Amino acid sequence: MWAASALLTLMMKGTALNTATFIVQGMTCGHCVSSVAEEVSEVAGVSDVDVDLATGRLTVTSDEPVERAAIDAAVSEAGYQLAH
Ligand SMILES: [Cu+2]
Repeated sequence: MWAASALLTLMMKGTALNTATFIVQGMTCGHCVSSVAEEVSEVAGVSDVDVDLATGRLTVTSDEPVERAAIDAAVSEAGYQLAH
């Protein structure tokens, strides 16, 4: 019983990472992927970024939940757009 509550406490302390996925439009090659990954990784709180060229899926891992607007701005900065 104590093990379960200890785990819950650990999770509630915020040590668990947040993951959010988005779809990026307009990427056509590895350079596009690098540009998006670089810009998004500079967003405050983001600890890991994964971009899949084939599907356009952008997976963002962060310590704190990150605003969609911040990701949107970073993707735009790279020259692409988030799908709605
Ligand atoms: Cu490209």
